[in-house]
Amino acid sequence: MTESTKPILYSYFRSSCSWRVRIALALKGIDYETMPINLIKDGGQQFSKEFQALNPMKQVPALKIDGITIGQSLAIIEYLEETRPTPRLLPQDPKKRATVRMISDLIAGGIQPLQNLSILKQVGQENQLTWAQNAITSGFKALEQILQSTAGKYCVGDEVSMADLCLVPQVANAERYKVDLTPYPTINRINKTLLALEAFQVSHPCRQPDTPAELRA
Ligand SMILES: N[C@@H](CCC(=O)N[C@@H](CS)C(=O)NCC(=O)O)C(=O)O
Repeated sequence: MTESTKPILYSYFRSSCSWRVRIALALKGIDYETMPINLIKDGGQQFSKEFQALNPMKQVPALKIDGITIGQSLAIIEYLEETRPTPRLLPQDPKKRATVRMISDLIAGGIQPLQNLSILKQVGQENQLTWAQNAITSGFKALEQILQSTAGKYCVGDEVSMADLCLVPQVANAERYKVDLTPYPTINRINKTLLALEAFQVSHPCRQPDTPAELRA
């Protein structure tokens, strides 16, 4: 039997960082296998020795591709961009490219890590919701202001970019933590527009191999 050469995505259905990568894979038409890592079950499968050997940060996603394993969703997306450049997820124009990276970092570095599972555990059950809401709200205030000058149909102009791959999963987290989106009309509008695209739908948490039956749609 020949060994599969398909990329393997270590992913959790509900992980916003995994969803970013799933969207990139879908947009670029890359066939891959999903290896589910359940962040809750057995105390968290991300802590297993086997997974730590793949990603010492004990976080999803990780992507095995072309003989290497890459952790960190933005590094994965940039690798896919450099090796499979179409459709483009980073604009050609350096200024727009910087804007895409700024928005991606704002979400991936300035919002998501503050409301990640390991932080919420430390914050404690009774404070989790308020903590997550505060982290998301303060990031979304900045993001809304930025998007008002950078957005066209999507986060930066009219082409889907890495920034959009970060936006939609973060809005899903906001909804999960019951953040009122009314003060962020641009975020809300772009999110709705993106959710209508096939790549965002097939990669959605409600449609993954590890999505529990009761959350499937
Ligand atoms: N900067 C990393 C963050 C990865 C991350 O935070 N992943 C979360 C799921 S979205 C995770 O695995 N959390 C496990 C934990 O907190 O124990 C990336 O962009 O990939």
